[in-house]
Amino acid sequence: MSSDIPEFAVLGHPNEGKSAVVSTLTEDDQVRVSPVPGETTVCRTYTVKIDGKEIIRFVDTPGFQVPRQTLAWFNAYPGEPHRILDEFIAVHESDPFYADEVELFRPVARGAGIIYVVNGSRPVRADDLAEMEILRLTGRPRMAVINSKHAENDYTRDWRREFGKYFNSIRIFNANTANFYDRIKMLESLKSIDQEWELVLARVIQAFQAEWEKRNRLASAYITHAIEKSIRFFVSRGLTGDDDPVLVQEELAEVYRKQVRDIETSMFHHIRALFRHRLYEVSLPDYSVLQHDLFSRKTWELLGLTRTQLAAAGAVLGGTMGAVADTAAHGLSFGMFTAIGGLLGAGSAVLGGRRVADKSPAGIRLGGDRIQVGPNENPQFLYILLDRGLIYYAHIINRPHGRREKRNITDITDDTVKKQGITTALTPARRQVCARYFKAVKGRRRIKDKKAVLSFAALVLSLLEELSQRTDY
Ligand SMILES: Nc1nc2c(ncn2[C@@H]2O[C@H](COP(=O)(O)OP(=O)(O)OP(=O)(O)O)[C@@H](O)[C@H]2O)c(=O)[nH]1
Ligand SMILES: [Mg+2]
Repeated sequence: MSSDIPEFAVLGHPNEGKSAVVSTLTEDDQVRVSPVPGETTVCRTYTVKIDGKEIIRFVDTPGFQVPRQTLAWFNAYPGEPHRILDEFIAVHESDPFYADEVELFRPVARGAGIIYVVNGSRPVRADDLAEMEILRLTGRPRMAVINSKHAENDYTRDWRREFGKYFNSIRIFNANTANFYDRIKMLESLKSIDQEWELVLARVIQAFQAEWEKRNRLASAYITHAIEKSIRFFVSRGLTGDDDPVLVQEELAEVYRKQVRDIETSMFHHIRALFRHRLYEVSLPDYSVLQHDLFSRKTWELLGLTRTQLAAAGAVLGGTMGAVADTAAHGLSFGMFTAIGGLLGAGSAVLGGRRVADKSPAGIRLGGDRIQVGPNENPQFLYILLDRGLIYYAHIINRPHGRREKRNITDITDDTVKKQGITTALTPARRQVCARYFKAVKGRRRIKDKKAVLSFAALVLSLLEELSQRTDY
């Protein structure tokens, strides 16, 4: 290696998933992956950065085009073995016939390790054997990766048998399903292909793990913050003489629902960015509860509420919860309220930067009726919000960056649907943490029980860490 930053070139036949592997390994969804063979024509280096520091590089390369002719040259090469790549490049640099081979050898010639990618769902062919023999003759540290595109045809055993003769290490790594732990295992395997890299790769693995823990802590903060905001959220409006209270209440409920949905959406976006998904919408499978509106009855059913809980949730679903009129104080009539309505407006303007919604309506009440929707007093609301945050997180972390199809491939059974409510399976001790948190943040008072918030954030973090290790979402 030419620098302290380890570099690996990802080589292989066209269309086998080299770019997809690079994309997943580097968590970079901008790598060009395409069903058309020959998509990648020049090498491109993708550097993984953590906290702005370069950690490791992977080079995406074009596929071998003429492996048999190249092997013939390699076999006839009379010079010093360690110069074989440099010589090949020097001799063929301006020969269009070998253009792809020259290009894909460049990173290896400058010291990159080799990751050879094959599609394990097709049989081994003569061209592959030629490619493997070429790689052996380079003398560079190398590892073979089986990236099976289709589960139904499995030639993994055949590939393994062949690989034994040519590679220092073999690993199954599926670009379309690999998660964080698979990536770590891949790096662990790379350690073993050359002793010289052991130490530096151990540091890379540490950096990856520390970064993952940091992301989980941030994700737990985003989720906790969004839940707190949603639980405490309310909208209110003073009634004027012409207002129909029922209509105003309906309007406010609509505003309430929209804004709580916005809080959730913003939390989703933060989590998505945290895990470096940029280009593609991380589409949720059809069966996902997140396909349903936060305030739809279906959501609440899917998340495992019992019939009694659902009945109690009716008010939330109808958007009528907490819709109370702050009854006219001091006997002021609606008419009077209208008359001083201008004052109220001035009052709000004077509040300036402070958000009016955070200010207790009591503070700006000048008498008259007010309609208020929220805050939501139903403890189930917390579990719904938490479930949805956790489910979204699970989808995001299980969506590798190299996957390009929209659909989730896994089979969907009724069981999967039933399992969606993560919080229904919480232990009593954990439910206690949730209950205390809900009590601490609900309503409009200042939050006094700060410890309740911290324990809740810690619980969310543990739940995220547990989900990190599961793959069935
Ligand atoms: N189902 C499935 N499809 C995959 C997998 N890896 C790659 N593909 C698909 O296979 C096609 C080729 O993937 P690429 O990563 O572009 O292949 P490549 O080896 O870089 O191809 P060239 O650049 O043309 O040499 C794309 O349509 C990918 O979406 C996988 O693990 N599973
Ligand atoms: Mg490619």
